[in-house]
Amino acid sequence: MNYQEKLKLAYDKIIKANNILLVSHISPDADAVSSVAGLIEVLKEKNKKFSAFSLGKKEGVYNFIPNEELVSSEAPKSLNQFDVVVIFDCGSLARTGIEMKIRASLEIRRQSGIKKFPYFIEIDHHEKTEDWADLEIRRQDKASTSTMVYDLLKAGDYQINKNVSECVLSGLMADTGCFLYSNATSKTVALASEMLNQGASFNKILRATTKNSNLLSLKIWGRAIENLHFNQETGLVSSGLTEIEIKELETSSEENENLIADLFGIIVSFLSSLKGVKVALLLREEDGIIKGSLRSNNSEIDVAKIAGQFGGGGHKKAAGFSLTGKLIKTDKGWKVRRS
Ligand SMILES: [Mn+2]
Repeated sequence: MNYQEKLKLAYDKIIKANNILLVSHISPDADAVSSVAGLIEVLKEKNKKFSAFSLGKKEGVYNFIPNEELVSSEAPKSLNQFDVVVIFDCGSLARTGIEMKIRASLEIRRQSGIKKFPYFIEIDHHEKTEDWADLEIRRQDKASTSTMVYDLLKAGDYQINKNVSECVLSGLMADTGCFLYSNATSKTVALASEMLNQGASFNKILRATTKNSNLLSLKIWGRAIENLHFNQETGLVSSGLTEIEIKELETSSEENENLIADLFGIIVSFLSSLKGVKVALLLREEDGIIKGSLRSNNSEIDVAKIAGQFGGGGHKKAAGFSLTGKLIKTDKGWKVRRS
């Protein structure tokens, strides 16, 4: 199935469902909240029964996003009453905050052999970590999950209104650093312009998005830039944070771990947008696993192929991989010691 076919199928499943659960990641960012909020607009309009949550969502932070008040910070007790569960922007099952419930549900279905509810749909622009959803819609080349929600609604011939346009633009601006990063392309700017024509307020979102940065993210930015290597001949810029460095920055809460996962995507996109850079590589070590993110800024360089050499994958312009080992800083760049 191609992207369009998957979107059509997803929209169909959602519209035909009796009770839908919308989930985005723990300690959500603006893209996570606005992706859920965008689809809520449609469900409200069609008088659908639904629940939505993002574990640990903070009160008052996202009130510039329409429908955000309908995104709870707590998970429902059981998944049994839902016939469709849509998971947005999560990157991994762990980040849903209901991993155990989802796995239990999949296990019951597997053992009983009958296609029992719920049907799981995953919509995401992070690297793939696992094959688990009934319908996986993953596009690492998409700047934000909210733009995939836009694609989803378009696939269902839904007429985009002001509220949806604000949701789509909020996620897009948050994940492109307000169009500063290389994931802001002519396509994303064109989509932003369409959202403005539909009534989204650029100023309101800009103000809300830029005031949300915190001290920890500045420290991580600082360390990533300090550790940067640039090879002028190849155009490869690389940086990384070792496990010790990440721990030194006092990142050990669950909330911070999520922040880091998102931040690394943002930093690697930024690095690839620097002058003279063709490819950016950002590495981080977590519990003996090295995660690599690659972004290409050059039409001749396919980073999915590079990631493939390390057992990973993705798209031409954005890809990733995981390796077991230790990350070692050297004068010439980064080394991986395989364990
Ligand atoms: Mn996102």
